[in-house]
Amino acid sequence: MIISFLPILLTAGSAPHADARMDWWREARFGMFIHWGLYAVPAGKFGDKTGYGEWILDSAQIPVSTYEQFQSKFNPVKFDPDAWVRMAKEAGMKYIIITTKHHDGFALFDSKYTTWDMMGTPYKRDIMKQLAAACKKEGLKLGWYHSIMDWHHPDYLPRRGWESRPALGANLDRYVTYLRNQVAELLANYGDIAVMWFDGQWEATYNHKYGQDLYDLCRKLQPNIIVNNRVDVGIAGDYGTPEQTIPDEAPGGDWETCMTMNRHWGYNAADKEYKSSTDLIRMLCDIASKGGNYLLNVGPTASGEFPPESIERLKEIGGWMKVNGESIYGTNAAPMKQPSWGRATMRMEGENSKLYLHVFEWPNDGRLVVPNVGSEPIDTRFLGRRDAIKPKREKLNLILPVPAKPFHEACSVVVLTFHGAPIIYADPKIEALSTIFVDRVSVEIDGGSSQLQTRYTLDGPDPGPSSPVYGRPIVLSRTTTVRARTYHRGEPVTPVAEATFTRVKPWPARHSGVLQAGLEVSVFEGQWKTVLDLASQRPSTKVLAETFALPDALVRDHVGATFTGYVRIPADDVYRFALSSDDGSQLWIDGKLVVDNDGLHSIVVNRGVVPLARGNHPIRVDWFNATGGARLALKWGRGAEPLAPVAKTSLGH
Ligand code: FHN
Repeated sequence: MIISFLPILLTAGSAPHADARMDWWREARFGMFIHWGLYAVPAGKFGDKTGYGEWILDSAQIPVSTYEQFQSKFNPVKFDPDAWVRMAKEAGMKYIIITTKHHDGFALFDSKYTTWDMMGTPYKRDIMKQLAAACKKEGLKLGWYHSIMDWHHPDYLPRRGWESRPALGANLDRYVTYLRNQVAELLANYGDIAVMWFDGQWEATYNHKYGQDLYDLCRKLQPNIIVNNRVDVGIAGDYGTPEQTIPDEAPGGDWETCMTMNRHWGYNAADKEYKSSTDLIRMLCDIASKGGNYLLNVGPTASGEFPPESIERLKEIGGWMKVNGESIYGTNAAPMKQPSWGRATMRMEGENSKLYLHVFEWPNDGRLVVPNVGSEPIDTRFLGRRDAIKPKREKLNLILPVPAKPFHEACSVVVLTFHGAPIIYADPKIEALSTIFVDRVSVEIDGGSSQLQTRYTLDGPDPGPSSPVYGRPIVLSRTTTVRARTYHRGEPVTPVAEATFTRVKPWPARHSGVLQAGLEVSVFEGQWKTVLDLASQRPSTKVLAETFALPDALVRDHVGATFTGYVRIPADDVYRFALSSDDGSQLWIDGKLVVDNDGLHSIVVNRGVVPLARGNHPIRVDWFNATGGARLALKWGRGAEPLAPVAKTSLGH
């Protein structure tokens, strides 16, 4: 067994964040989403149903010609942009994102490219112009929500499945020009715009070229603008946008989750199911504790007013933010596992750090147990309270004395100030590119703070005080179980973590002859929920493809395909594959399932690792698209190489 130490590879990604453009956005952490448009006129009701929202045109199957009636009824005479902006600001929100155009195609601004805009309403004023002026006056950042999908424009495709409006003559490229022209208007006529928040990018007709071009247009017109990831089909974009959900763990990178206060984005008069202010405050803390932004929605009425329930919640959140905002603004994800009673955020302040503890569940014994903090704070106090508190140490925990009642029923915040970063006891992470290897593997152990020692053994017993201290990657050349445990001041402060790395034989090559270029592709027509159903069908056509990228003819609904051929493996090694698709897909190599990405879903990436010998190996990808975005991509990498698309020179049949 060879054990040697290699310098830790500094990958490109390890550089500090390179784009200061995002700084204000990370500082902000909290913004207001506004969904407003013609759909506020029916206010969720059509016929005898009252469950609609901003999708009412499609959900209630209202023909465009009928829906157009709402334009002459939209007259928001009570719209007071200054009041809206003040409510957002007083709630502690630092930016506003408003719908300039939702999927119904209606422009809430004065557009020279259509009459389907505000100037055709009795109100005859540009909503966006007024809101931009109010935001500028109050110093709030302003962003535009803009839908790529457009159910009104005659050139947008696809049509809604239920509608009879003819698609003959529709020209999507002409629509994209219209889309780009309106985006250009929005970035030219309203001053500094902080964010372009695109949406409705998921339909099969939209593609990465449109998306990248649109991203580039925004950055060209306003170079400091931030553009969300819905501008494209999973590639371009500055931050991720989960919706109506909060990730269980901190996903890393820049992300913002958007949520409704009740159950609808657009105004629905019947929907009184509003989240409580306590829930909204705790969500804000939870999101910030995972390094994310919270974009909280308001759906104004057709007259131009915020619903009273929204106003009430904004005020209550604002009261909490006045005292506790510093525990949210500009903070980073918790440095430790989330405590059972709440959440944590952290920020560095010069030489010191501040650890903010958001206490949701107040202890009833007067003792707040703060687990796994190994250093002593130089100051501890509740936000909004003058008096400092004195923590006591009990082994791995800090015990904070607290009064019988919390300071806020939703969340009380205690801030611990440390000299330098706090020492946090977290289970050591034993990591390598994969847990299998063909020749050797480099293993790294992350034990957290540099003031801690992580001791380890190889195929040995649990690490003890005399076991070697981890310092540099460990290179293994035979199957080995690595065990690690963190020590502080000579005492073990974490459980033992372990991981086994297995030396395996590479799968032998299966084809020694000469290959023809390309992959054979069998195309299927139909409606499926799983790729497995393709096997029982006869293909409608067979074509050749250079790589696993979808030919234009397959970028549509209700289609499936199997790509079959060989992959040329340059050397015995472990190869990592990432298969992304919308909808389902599977990757097979040497007749074995390597990546299972099956099912009905939007773009999802799943991965697999296989040991392959030098030579040609049978490879097959099965894929299908139901409706909405047709996507397929296969990337691979050998050893530590970054993943890249499988090039046509590596494929044959
Ligand atoms: O279809 C839209 C929906 O109406 C709303 O605008 C949300 C908010 O992010 N986005 C889409 C659904 O994902």
